[in-house]
Parts: sequence; structure tokens; C-alpha cells
Amino acid sequence: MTATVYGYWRSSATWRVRLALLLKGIPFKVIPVHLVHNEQLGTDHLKRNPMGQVPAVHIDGQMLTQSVAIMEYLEETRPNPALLPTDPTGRASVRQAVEVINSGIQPLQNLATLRRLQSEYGVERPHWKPWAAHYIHNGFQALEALVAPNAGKYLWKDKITFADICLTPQVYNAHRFGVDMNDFPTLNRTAISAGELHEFRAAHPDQQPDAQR
Ligand SMILES: N[C@@H](CCC(=O)N[C@@H](CS)C(=O)NCC(=O)O)C(=O)O
Repeated sequence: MTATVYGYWRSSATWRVRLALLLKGIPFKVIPVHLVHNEQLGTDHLKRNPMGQVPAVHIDGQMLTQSVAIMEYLEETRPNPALLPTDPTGRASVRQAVEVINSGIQPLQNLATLRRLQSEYGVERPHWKPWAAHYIHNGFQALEALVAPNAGKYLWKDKITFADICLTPQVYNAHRFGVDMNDFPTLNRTAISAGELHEFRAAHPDQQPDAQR
């Protein structure tokens, strides 16, 4: 069955879902939802995702939202190849890395957050970049300390997991917002390794049909 991903080329949460689908070999098509044009807030999309965000994924006859919940669903319904370690400690470690990014960094530099800074508090666009860079830098400092003891070629030993899936788009945003990745040697090294895999190359925003260069 072909899944449908409603997403935006440069959305980090959409990128996570693309990666999980590609790594598990699940066919999917993409329906672009243009975030800058506010299509995420249109009536049709709010029916798919009442948060007014991307992604939303139609799979197995249902609409799912929240990229981490979608990855967990895919892992439970299509366990091979596994994207979580088998042991509880390893799984907790990977999920811990996921949450640092998913709840500790990404929401603080999301478009709606930055727009509200401006509309409600008068924080103009030139200040968005240092705002976002601050939260990425803080989160990456914690993440580097958490993952370094268990990292191998990738964040969890030599195995691609949800942690790499979440890290890759966040590193892309780090570059966009001017964060120096040399401050985070493990994150930088493992993100470069993962980026060499063909699934990671195919999931890159520049390869998406709605990419704007
Ligand atoms: N926790 C959500 C976050 C989704 C999210 O923040 N999506 C962003 C793009 S990465 C979005 O739709 N932003 C629209 C906006 O800020 O207006 C998930 O993981 O799916």
C-alpha cells in the first residue's frame, strides 16, 4: 500500500517521516502543503492535522499526525528493518535523544513560534536567527553529552535509529541558523555518516518535488 505524506520540503518533522518510510522501504507519495503560504492552516489541512502543522500521513486507511508517533507506528507495524535497538536501555537512550530534539529544540525554532515572537512581542526577523541558534546550541550541548558514550558510526553504535532520523533535519536547521557544528563533534560526525546513505540523500529537502532553491 502506498502512503501519502502531506508535508513541506524543508519541514524537519516531514523529513523525519520521509526518512522512516524510505528506510523501511514503504512506498509513498507526497502532497505539498506550503507553510510560508499558510496552507497548514487551511480547512482541508486542519481536518488532517488539527495542530495546523505538517506532517500528516495517510497510511493503512487512517490519517496519522506527529512525526514521532508516526515513526513508532511504522516500527510496530513494519518492524524490519528495525529503527530502535532491541534492549530497553538502548531504546530509552534513543528515545531520550529523540525527545531532546522533538520537544527540547524543534518547537522553539518552529515557524509559528518565530512568527508569534514578531506579531505579539515585536521581535523582528533579524532576531529570529540568534533566537533559534540559542535553543539549537543549548539542546545540542545536552545531546552531545548524552549520546557520546554510546555513539559509533551513528548516534546509537553502528545502527541507524530514530535518533539519526531526528538529528539530520535538526543539523540542517543548525546550519541555516548559523550554529557551528564543530562544537558538537559526535553529532557532526554521525550526521555526516548518515547523510552518505542513499535513503538520507533521497529524503533531503533539495530532492523534494516542492523544493524551492
Ligand atoms: N511535533 C510535531 C511538530 C510538527 C511541526 O512543528 N511542524 C512544522 C514544520 S517542521 C510546521 O508545520 N510548522 C508550521 C507553522 O509553524 O506554522 C511533529 O513532530 O510532527
